[in-house]
Amino acid sequence: MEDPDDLYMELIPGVKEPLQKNNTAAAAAKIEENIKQQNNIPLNIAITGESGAGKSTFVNAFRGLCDDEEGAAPTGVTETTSEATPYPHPKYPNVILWDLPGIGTTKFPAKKYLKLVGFEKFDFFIIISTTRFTENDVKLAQEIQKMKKKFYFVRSKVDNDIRAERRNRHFSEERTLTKIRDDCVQRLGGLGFESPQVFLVSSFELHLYDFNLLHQTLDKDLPKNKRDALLFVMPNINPEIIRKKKEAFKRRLYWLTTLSAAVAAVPLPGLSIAVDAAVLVCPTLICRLSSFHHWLQ
Ligand SMILES: Nc1nc2c(ncn2[C@@H]2O[C@H](COP(=O)(O)OP(=O)(O)O)[C@@H](O)[C@H]2O)c(=O)[nH]1
Ligand SMILES: [Mg+2]
Repeated sequence: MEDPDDLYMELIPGVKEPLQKNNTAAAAAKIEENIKQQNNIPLNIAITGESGAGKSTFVNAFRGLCDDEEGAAPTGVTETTSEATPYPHPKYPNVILWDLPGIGTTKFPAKKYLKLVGFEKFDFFIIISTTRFTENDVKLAQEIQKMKKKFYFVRSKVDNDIRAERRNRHFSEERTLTKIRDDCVQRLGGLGFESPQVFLVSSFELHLYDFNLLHQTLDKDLPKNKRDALLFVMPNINPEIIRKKKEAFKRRLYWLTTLSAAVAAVPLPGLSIAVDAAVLVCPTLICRLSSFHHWLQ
């Protein structure tokens, strides 16, 4: 039977060999380096779309903040963002949501707009539209594609559509969602974008509609080393997300305890200082781990 330790060893490159050779100091150094790296992996998410599409509200919802909370992005029909504004996640500041100016408000062509907002730093773009995707949205998507970056179309404020449609006697939520989705796809097709995937979202109710599917798609598309960063900032919208977080924390706890055991086994003063430092630099992790302790029983 496969040793469960082997599964974890695969996750930290270069640690298996020193552990097998009983070179505890080398293994501990590798683990420590990896823990530090894991905690500092940056993830920059660009939120763009026309003014009023719901960008700032989406940024706040993603960060688990109400629109009127301190540190929240200003929202409302008259609020416009004139430059890309970074909003680090309150608990994981290495994950930053960028509230971009509406492309229509800048009057720049897509290429210049992307230069202006510094497109290189973004891991991916979310293009939000409230009723109909515009020519600007499509030009932006095409330019993002040319820059070899990923983008995702999000149709916002779906709660409004559902509420309005509920008034019909033959209301069906599934039919309404299909109608909205088809309409977006058709519209984007008409603007020269064939068979796009569109995610239907309400920032007021992230646990409904396609937000979870959006996470699954991002998770699949992201490089392996960035997946945990995205997972940790995901709001706890369903049991599946909570289960995945628990698994990820367990993996980290496994490495922290392995590191601590390795250090205890090697009586080198320099190394134990290094481990203290490693634990100090990741107080968020320790705090997170203790709050999830009951899951790990
Ligand atoms: N019903 C509903 N309203 C929303 C949603 N997202 C944003 N809004 C509202 O739409 C308006 C514009 O949102 P905002 O986030 O400021 O748009 P931005 O200009 O793209 O940043 C605000 O009044 C928000 O409360 C949503 O998911 N559902
Ligand atoms: Mg805004």
